[in-house]
Amino acid sequence: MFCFQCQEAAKGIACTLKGVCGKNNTTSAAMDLLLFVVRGVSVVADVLHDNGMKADNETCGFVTDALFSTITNANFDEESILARVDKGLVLRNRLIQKAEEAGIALPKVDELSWQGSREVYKEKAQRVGVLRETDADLRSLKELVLYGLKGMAAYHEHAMRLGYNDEAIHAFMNHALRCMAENLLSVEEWLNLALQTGEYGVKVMALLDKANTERYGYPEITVVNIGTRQNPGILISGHDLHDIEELLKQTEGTGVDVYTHSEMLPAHYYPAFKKYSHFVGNYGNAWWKQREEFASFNGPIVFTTNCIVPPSATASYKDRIFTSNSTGYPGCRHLESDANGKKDYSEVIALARQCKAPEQIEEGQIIGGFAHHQVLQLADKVIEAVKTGAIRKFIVMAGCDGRMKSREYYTEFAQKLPHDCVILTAGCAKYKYNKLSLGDIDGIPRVLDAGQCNDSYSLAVIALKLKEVFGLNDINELPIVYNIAWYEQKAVIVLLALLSLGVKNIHLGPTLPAFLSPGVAKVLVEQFGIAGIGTVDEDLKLFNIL
Ligand code: SF4
Ligand code: SF3
Repeated sequence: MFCFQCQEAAKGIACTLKGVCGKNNTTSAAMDLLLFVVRGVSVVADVLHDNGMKADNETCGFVTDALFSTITNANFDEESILARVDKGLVLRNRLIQKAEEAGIALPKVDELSWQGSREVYKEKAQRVGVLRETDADLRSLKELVLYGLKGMAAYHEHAMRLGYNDEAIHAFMNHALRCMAENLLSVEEWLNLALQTGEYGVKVMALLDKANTERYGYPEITVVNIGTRQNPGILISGHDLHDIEELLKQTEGTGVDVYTHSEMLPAHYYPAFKKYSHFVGNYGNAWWKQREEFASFNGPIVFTTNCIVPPSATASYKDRIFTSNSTGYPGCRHLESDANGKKDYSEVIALARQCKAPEQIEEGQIIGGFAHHQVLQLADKVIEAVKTGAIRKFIVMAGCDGRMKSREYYTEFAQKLPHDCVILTAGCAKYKYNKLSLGDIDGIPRVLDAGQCNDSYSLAVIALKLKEVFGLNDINELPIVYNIAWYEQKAVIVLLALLSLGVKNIHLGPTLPAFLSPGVAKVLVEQFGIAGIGTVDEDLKLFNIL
C-alpha cells in the first residue's frame, strides 16, 4: 500500500505497511481499485456531458459516495469497498455502451478498457494506486486535486441528502477525474485545476450551507450542555444533519436521550433541533478520543460520516456501533437508507433501552453558533470593537483535531493569545481550546465557533463582509491571521477554497501535507505564502500578535 492522504501519514511520508489510522493494506488496495473505477465512470460521464448528455442520478450518486468512502477514517470495511468496485464496473460498462450506441468516441485509457473480475482485483490494485504516476510533482498535484474532490464529495453528499444537488459540481468532478485518467495536463494546468477545485469547494460549501439553513434555520448562539442525564442515550457522530433529524424524530417519546459527539456538536446550534427536549447535549471531545469516550457512554453509537477510530480488540462498545452512508466497519451493523433516503433507527433505539445511562465524564457548558448569519447580526458590535481596538486581531483556527501530541500547539496558542484577539473556528479543531475559559470582549466570546468543518464557509463570508464594511480592496488587508489545523481531505477542500478566494499566508499544521512534493510546496509558498507552524512563541511574533 501507499497512502499519504492525511496528516498522520507514517513518518510524514506515507503509510506503506498499515495505516496509522488503522486501514490495512488490502483495504487500501481495494480503495485504489475503487478510485480507478471511479475515474473510468467519470471519463465516460464527462465525454457524454461534452456531447450534451447530463450524468444520471446513479452516476452522480456512485461517484460521490465512492469518493467519500475513501476519505480517511470513513470506511474500514473492505467488502463494502469491493462491492462498490463491482457496482462501478457495471455502471461504467453501461455508460460505455450508451456512448457507443450514440456513436461517441471514447478516449483510449486503461480505466475504460480494463475488464476484470474479483480474482484479479488484487493484482490490478497494485498497479493503479498513487505511485502509478512516477513524476513527483504531477503525482502531488493529481493527489491534491483528488483529495479536494473527496472533501467536495463529502459535502455534496450531505447537501444531496437534503435535496440540494448541483449538476455543475458533479460535472466538474467528472471532468477533473477524467483529467487524472487521460493524464494530458502540464504542471501549470494541474495547478489551475487545483484552484478551480477550490472554486467548486466554495460552491459546494455554499450549497450545503443553504441546504442546512433552509431546512433547519440559521445557527444561533447556543449554550450546549456537556454533562449527562439519567436516561439511556444514543450518541451520534459525523456531519450529516439529515441523519440526526431522523434520529431525533424517531427517539422522541421513547425515553431515550440523544447526544452528539465530535463534529455533530454544531447540530445543537440549529433552531429546528432545539424543540427536542431529549436532545441533551454533547458528550466528549474530538473523534480521536472515542475509544475511552464510547466505552463510558454505555449506549449505541451512530456514525454518519468519518472519523471512525478502529475499536481495540477488547473494546466493550464494538457491538454498540452502527455505521451508515459511506462509512463502514467490519462486523458493525450498517444502517441502510430506504428508497426515500430514510433510515429506520428502531434497532438502535431497542439496543439503547437495554443499556445503562451514559457515565458523566465532564460537566458544564460550551457556547457556539457563530455562523455567518449570527455574526452578521452582531456586526455593529464587532465592527465597533475593531474600530476601538478592543479587538485587534481575528485568528482563524478552523480545521481538524487529531491524536498527535504536536497538536497541543493549538491549545497553547489559544492560551497565549492576548486578550484583544478573537479565535474564529469551525471543524473539530475547536476541541483543543473550546473548554478553556478564554472569556469575552465586550460580550463577544473570544472563541467564535461557526460549526462543522464545512462551516469554514461562514468564516469566509464573515471575512468578505468585513472587507466590504472596512472598504478594503483585498481580503488580506483585514486583521485576520489564518492558523489552520488539518487532518483529512475535507480540510484540503477548505484550504483550496480559501486559496481560490484569494486568502494568502495561511499557516497549516501541525505538519505540511506529505503529498506536497518539494516542487509543489515551493509554488504554494511563492504564490500563496502557505507556511507551516513553528513554536507558539515564534508564531505569535511572526503573526505580529505579540
Ligand atoms: Fe496513513 Fe492517513 Fe492514509 Fe490512513 S489515511 S493510511 S493514516 S496516510
Ligand atoms: Fe474532524 Fe474527522 Fe476533520 Fe470535519 S471529524 S473536521 S478530522
